[in-house]
Order: sequence, then C-alpha cells, then structure tokens
Amino acid sequence: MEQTVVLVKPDGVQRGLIGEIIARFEQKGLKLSSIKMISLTDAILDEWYAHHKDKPFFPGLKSYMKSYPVVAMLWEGIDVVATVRTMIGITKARDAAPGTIRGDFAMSQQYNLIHASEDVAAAEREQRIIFRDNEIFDWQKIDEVHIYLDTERSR
Ligand code: 3AN
Repeated sequence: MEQTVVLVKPDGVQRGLIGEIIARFEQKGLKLSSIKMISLTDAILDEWYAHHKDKPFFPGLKSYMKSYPVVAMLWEGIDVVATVRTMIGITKARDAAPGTIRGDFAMSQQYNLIHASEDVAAAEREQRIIFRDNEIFDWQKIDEVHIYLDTERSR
C-alpha cells in the first residue's frame, strides 16, 4: 500500500504538537510504519529542498529545519500521499482551511509545523533519505477491515 513521509518540524516539536499530529493520522485510519526523532543535516536538507535552493527563503528555511530535532514518520494507506496533503493544509498556514493541521494550529508561511511528501515520487525519495529498511515495519492493523472495503484493499 502507498506510503508517505511526514516530518513534525522544529516548531511542532517545540509547541508540543507531536501527539496531536500523530492522533490525527491515527484517527483517520492510517497505519504508522516507522517513527523516529532525528536532527536534519545540511546534506539531507540540500537534497530534500533541492527545488527551493534558489529561493530567497532557502537559507532561513535550512537553519530553521536544523534548529531543533524533527519527528519523522512513515504513514501508510490507500492514496495516503494525497490524503495527508489534504489533512495538513496549504503552505501559508494562516490561510489554511480550518480542520487542517496548519489551519488549526499555525500562522506562518515558514513555521507551518509539518512536512508531508508532495507526490508519490517524492514520498519514495524522502523515505530513502530518512529511513533504513530495518526501521520500517510491515505489520497487520487488525481494524483495517473496518476502515476499507475488501475491494479497496485489494486494489
Ligand atoms: P509545503 O511544505 O506546503 O509543501 P513547500 O514545499 O513550497 O511547501 O515549501 C517547503 C517549506 O519551505 C514550507 N513548509 C515552509 O516551511 C517553507 N516555505 C515555503 N515558502 C516559504 C516562504 N515564502 N517563506 C518562508 N518559508 C517558506
């Protein structure tokens, strides 16, 4: 099944929102395949945000992402990449829709609490950057029969 990478960014860690963010994805019915706290490095961030490297906010973005540890997670579900992007809300958090994570808890365009992979290719790339194979758990979530139809799960 599809997987996506989520980071609770340094502001989310500092503001005590790790549990709230995990709870939202658990309550949605997603499956947690991996979780760890890490410090991001220049090497990781240069690769992670390569598409932003010429933007004026890139140096500030990098130092913010290195300022405190982040919590990295791998979440699994049908169409999970798009589902989680919808759940986090748009980049400029003060304009993000109520009910989204950014919409409910953040005000800034930079301090927007959370990262989630933009598309399936990014999810696969980010997973390889952050997680080793032996850190990813393939386990059976027994309530899945109440979350998906059989026909959805066999897609
Ligand atoms: P998203 O995280 O919503 O996919 P991206 O990929 O455009 O947004 O940007 C990556 C991160 O860069 C954002 N989460 C945010 O922290 C930061 N960022 C984006 N745009 C700006 C900006 N104009 N000023 C400062 N930081 C920004």
